[in-house]
Amino acid sequence: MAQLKVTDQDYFIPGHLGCPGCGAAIAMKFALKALGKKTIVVMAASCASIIAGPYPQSSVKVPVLHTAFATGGAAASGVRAALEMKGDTETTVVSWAGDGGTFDIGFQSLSGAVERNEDCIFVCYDNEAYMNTGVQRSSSTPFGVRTTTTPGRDWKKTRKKNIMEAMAAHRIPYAATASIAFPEDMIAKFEKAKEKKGGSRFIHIFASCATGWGAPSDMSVKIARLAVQTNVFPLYEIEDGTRYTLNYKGESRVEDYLQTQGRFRHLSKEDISRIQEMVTEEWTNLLRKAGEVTS
Ligand SMILES: Cc1ncc(C[n+]2csc(CCOP(=O)(O)OP(=O)(O)O)c2C)c(N)n1
Ligand SMILES: [Mg+2]
Repeated sequence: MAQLKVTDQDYFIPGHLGCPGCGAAIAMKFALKALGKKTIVVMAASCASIIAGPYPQSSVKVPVLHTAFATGGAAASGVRAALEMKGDTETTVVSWAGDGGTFDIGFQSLSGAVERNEDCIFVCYDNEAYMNTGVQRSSSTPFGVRTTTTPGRDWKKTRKKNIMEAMAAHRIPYAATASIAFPEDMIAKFEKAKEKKGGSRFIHIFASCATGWGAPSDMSVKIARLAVQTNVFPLYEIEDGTRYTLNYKGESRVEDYLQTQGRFRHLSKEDISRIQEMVTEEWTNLLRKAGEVTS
């Protein structure tokens, strides 16, 4: 992975209200290192809205517009339009939303904004459930997970929605996945997204949630690293919805990943094999799209 010069300057500072080991907080710190001072963050209702701190306090040292849960895409489009009227083409507008605010309730707003090719960066920090309201399942929650709305034997029986493919179907100029365990890769992708002005960019960040996943808080980064190493959450980029680049090749052994978290603890050997098959299938599809295998 590319060696990168990372600034000491932070625009997300200590004193935030995230839980210990919060992956969303780590994601915001890295993102703002890359994006810098001339950034406006539009924040849909989520843990992030709380983590930032209550007015007049804030851990985010750039302007933040807190918006309704469903409106990340629309609100960011409005901020961009207002900046254009002022002749400001320099400021980066970032929509910062969770998986609920991206995959589910915010999906129509995001789809509309990306179809209009709005000049914004749309970020989904993905902790795979509605964490701020008490760990309810979202369409980003993977197969096999127990949440408060998929409890006991009713653990989630459907797959995680492939949001990157949905973005690719919009022919978005740039989409990338990133992980809190790969800071240089994440910062490089935000820098690239910042440079690609004039159209929509989407960054999908794997952001562990120790509280919601039943894991010790000092395991957050390790879990995120394992997700990439086992191909559960591959690191890749898509340009213009068609050109795929893989940034890391893991080895599919999902059990190593699953056993780190209480949310998977109830699964049988057969269930784990089923998850392994799903991960291998998705990984093979990705290899094919990236031109790494021809069959
Ligand atoms: C229309 C609406 N419904 C419900 C809520 C309550 N609510 C606030 S944050 C949130 C969950 C957000 O989930 P996600 O986007 O995944 O972010 P996370 O909290 O997991 O970081 C919910 C349900 C709301 N603010 N507005
Ligand atoms: Mg979430």
